[in-house]
Amino acid sequence: MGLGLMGQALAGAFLKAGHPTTVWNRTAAKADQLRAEGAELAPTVADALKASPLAVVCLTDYRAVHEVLGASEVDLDGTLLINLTSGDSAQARETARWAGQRGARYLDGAIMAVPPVIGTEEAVILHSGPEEEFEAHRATLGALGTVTHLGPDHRLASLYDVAGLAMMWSVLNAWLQGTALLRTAGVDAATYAPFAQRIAAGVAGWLPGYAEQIDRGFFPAEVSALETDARAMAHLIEESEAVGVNAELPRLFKAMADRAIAAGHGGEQYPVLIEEFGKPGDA
Ligand code: FVH
Repeated sequence: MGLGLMGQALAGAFLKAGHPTTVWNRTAAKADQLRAEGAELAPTVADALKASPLAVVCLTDYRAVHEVLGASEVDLDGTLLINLTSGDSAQARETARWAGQRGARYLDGAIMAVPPVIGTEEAVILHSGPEEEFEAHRATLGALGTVTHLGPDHRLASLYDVAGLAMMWSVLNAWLQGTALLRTAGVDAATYAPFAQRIAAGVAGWLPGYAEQIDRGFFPAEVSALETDARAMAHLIEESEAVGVNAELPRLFKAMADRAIAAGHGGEQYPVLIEEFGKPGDA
């Protein structure tokens, strides 16, 4: 249910893998191509739900999900519902409760991919909710990409989704900061990109060891102390200001480091900043 670009890609991948597939969309014309590929078009949501042991919904947002599935003629009793619509963790938990009250079994999901890669292993699709429901349909869902079950807590898929977005934008912003600095000296983005790639891969390699420190709550400065890092941050800010490049991003992370140092963590290693990240900030 739902045939935006993503819904069409999902239905197309099921068909390509040989699964009998029934589709429904508010605007029925969006099913034309899928019908040509062998999909059945259900005239109503209720018909779509009856057509299959597995119902996948991928709409714009959770409001649309509740509008479509909450209509009075829709009976969710006995349905296994997999909701791949993007939303936040509270919406996931609330929708699981809502679906449960209507007799549905519910998995929440998050798609960390764009439509053209759906159906390939590059498409990462996360699920959370009852494991037995996921396992019963793992093979079918595998037609969509690399599918993973994260745990029984329905909030997990959307939390991993936003955690992934935090990683993606942080890496891209760091790269853009460096690119802007180097462009002031005539170095173009393409020249810096492979160098930046090596740095990003190197930093990614630190994550398991740093994660261990966070989970133990013990941050010995094995490589560098936070106060040393903070001095390098000051240097990055000064350089950015000197060459006329935006320094807002380094100022932000320097402010966080300064707060941790003021709280007595200057001699500890960088991941001690998790304590700053774990609090609500000012903005
Ligand atoms: N496209 C992407 O790259 C991203 C990748 C990451 C995950 N997202 C999420 O997937 C959801 C669907 O995205 P989409 O790209 O398919 O397109 P949308 O425009 O967001 O969704 C359009 C479908 O939703 C239907 N719809 C919207 N509101 C209603 C409603 N009130 N009642 C019934 N259907 C509704 C819409 O129907 P129609 O306009 O064609 O009649 C489309 O089927 C989304 O959560 C992304 O964040 C995709």
